[in-house]
Amino acid sequence: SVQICQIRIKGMTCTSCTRTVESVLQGIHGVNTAQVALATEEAEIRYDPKIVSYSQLMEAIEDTGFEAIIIN
Ligand code: 9UX
Repeated sequence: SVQICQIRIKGMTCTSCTRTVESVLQGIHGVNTAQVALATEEAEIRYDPKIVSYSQLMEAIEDTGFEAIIIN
């Protein structure tokens, strides 16, 4: 199954930051695509919730040093 979610990311100041977060997300097993936008401070992630959870995606973002916030 495929799920699309958004996660707010605080603390990014340049496009190198967004690429770092994108690379980390894209390297996670269960993630199909990940796009991070600096202007909106949002990640959009397509993933299989049977393989990886929303909270694991948030933890991966936090591990890059940025703050991850739930978007409903
Ligand atoms: Mo450069 Mo973006 O250190 O935080 S990657 S500003």
